[in-house]
Amino acid sequence: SRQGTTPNIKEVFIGRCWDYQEIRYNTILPIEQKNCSHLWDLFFKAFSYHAPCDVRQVNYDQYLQEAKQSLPANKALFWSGIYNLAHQFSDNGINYVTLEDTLIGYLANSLTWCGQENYPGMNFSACPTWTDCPLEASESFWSGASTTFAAAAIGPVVLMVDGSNPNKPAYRRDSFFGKYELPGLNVSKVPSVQVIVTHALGAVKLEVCGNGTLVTLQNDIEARGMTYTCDDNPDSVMYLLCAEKPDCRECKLAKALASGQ
Ligand code: NAD
Ligand code: CXR
Repeated sequence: SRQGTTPNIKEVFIGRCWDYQEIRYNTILPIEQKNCSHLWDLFFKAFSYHAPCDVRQVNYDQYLQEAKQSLPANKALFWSGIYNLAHQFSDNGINYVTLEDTLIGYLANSLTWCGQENYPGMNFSACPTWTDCPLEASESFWSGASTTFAAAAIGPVVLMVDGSNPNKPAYRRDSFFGKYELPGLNVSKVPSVQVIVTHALGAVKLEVCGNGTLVTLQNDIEARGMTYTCDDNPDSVMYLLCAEKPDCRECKLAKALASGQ
């Protein structure tokens, strides 16, 4: 087991909800006014006063139904295995909108929570890890969140994956993206998936567009009737990587070329 439910989770959740609606995404996303304490009640009801692993995806259905929102067209970004770079790239909804920029993802991101049968209905000292509970319980919330997000996407979508992780293939059919997001896209609204394969600076390019699991990904996307495109470290990503590590060899080369040397 790991750390327990985030202290003051109710206040954090409700405070985030007000912040989301009144300030954070005000000029970026279409804001649909929600009742924050009602959302907390529905969220809390899904897992509280249950044993920690006794929670199914349907427990969150009512909450997700109430919290879901419409997305701006042509802006949805999915990610798998590459959290930080994907969020730098999407820039809090300015360039793209991730699940974590939607109310559902924003309220829950980085929180820990789990139930217990006695008062106060949640356990503040220890919660199970993903591997401690049966699959359905460990995926109960984020699977529903991913499904809801994918269903709301309109227009071409972007998927960022990591082509340099020796421990995780770039595309996995058993990831949240593979299990809930790709199958959850509404093909009549989403014509194409633009894949961005990233490669950490100085790292081996284990998988690039056109090989390894990206072939499987192309097949899975095309089998669903969508167009597949793929780019390895496009400039837009390269500049972000180089902003963090300007002394890397790959970044110096870009500079030399730009100055015509
Ligand atoms: P991934 O392998 O990078 O996993 C993403 C996150 O899922 C991890 O950071 C971890 O917090 C969590 N996770 C890992 N194993 C888990 C398990 N067995 N059960 C529950 N959670 C687990 O990439 P992925 O699996 O493709 O998921 C990323 C996609 O799914 C994104 O597009 C995002 O929209 C969504 N998602 C987001 C979160 C989140 O915490 N913000 C969690 C799950 C899924
Ligand atoms: O189980 P955790 O992720 O530790 O994640 C806990 C929560 C998640 O629910 C998610 O919402 O924290 C959020 N989160 C991040 N905010 C985050 N920032 C960077 C999850 N992962 C994040 N990362 C990167 O993804 C880190 O490099 C981290 C990896 C996922 O780790 P893990 O599966 O342990 O190592």
